[in-house]
Amino acid sequence: MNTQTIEFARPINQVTTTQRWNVPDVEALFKLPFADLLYRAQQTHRAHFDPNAVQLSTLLSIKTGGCTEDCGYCPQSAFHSAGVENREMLAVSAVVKAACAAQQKGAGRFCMGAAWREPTDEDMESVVKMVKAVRELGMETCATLGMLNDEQTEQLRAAGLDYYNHNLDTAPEFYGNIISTRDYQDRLDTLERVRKAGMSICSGGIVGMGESLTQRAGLIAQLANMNPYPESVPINNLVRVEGTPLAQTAELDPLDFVRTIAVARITMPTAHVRLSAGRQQMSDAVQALCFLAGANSIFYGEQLLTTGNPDVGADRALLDKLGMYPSTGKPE
Ligand code: SAM
Ligand code: DTB
Ligand code: SF4
Repeated sequence: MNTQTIEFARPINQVTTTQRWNVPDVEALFKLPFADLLYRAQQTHRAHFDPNAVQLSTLLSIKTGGCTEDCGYCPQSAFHSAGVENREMLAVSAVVKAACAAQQKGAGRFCMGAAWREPTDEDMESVVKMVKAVRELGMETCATLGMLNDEQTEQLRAAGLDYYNHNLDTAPEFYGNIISTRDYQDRLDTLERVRKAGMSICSGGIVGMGESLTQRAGLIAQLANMNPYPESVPINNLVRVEGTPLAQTAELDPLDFVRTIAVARITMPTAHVRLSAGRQQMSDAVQALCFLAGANSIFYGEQLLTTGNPDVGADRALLDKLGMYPSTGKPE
């Protein structure tokens, strides 16, 4: 694999968004001829990033299953019967071991996910230890633990957490079709706390949940109008897990997924746009189109949280085939 590393990304936390997006304008981007859309996305991407570099994040579920929320897409919700057991939180030592292994495989960021509505004080004690230990390895740290209050946000900042992942998931108008146990404003409030505490934001959503094109544009507009917009934007293609209410949703046309990546790239030019869940169901050709559309980050490692992801060998082969290389971390 090519080991070249080129730094084009702007320093974290120094973005002020000057361009504001309304939903019709974002929708108009979605409706561009495919080649025009990809051309614009490429121009934007190349103005800010090395187009052949991809950031690699490895996920670990530090607390799996039994979640009290009713998110319709999620196999970890206690409301659904997707066969995911309610497990105890992992030990700090197990998390560090997994992070070391991910780092050796070339991941630059390690993201710890928990199936919580929000963490308890006791949960926070362990998470703080995990964040500190992973950071000591020299990896970027990310956590996704649900809603946070001011004190918890400050604890994570003090531990040195680099990114907090909290997705808007979908447009405000579609949100109530998917989740009833917490509202959109709760998510915005958590993101505001994370921003105020000085951590970087990782926030995106899921497409392919039966939303309309206008609602898909609505999600992107919400993200792009955050001031500043998120440093990382995960775009997930719904993984349709048996036993969840969304299991029978019609599959999204892969080209519409590519369009979503391109629109995220154009509207959030300096963000890392992550081609996230759903890659295992995607051909190499569709993934290559996503990179062409401006995706420059992936989840790297055999497992997302409870569902599969392409294996590391397949991903290295794909990146090699495309002449791409990790933008952080040391490839072998
Ligand atoms: N429990 C925390 C929360 O919801 O904020 C953190 C973990 S939660 C699993 C993180 C994100 O994973 C969700 O916001 C959602 O965007 C994504 N996700 C969950 N299930 C998914 C699925 N079946 N397909 C695609 N993305 C999914
Ligand atoms: C994000 O946007 N996607 C990741 C991560 N953030 C936490 C999670 C995807 C989960 C897919 C379903 C599962 O594996 O349980
Ligand atoms: Fe719980 Fe998060 Fe899954 Fe919602 S997405 S059910 S909050 S783990």
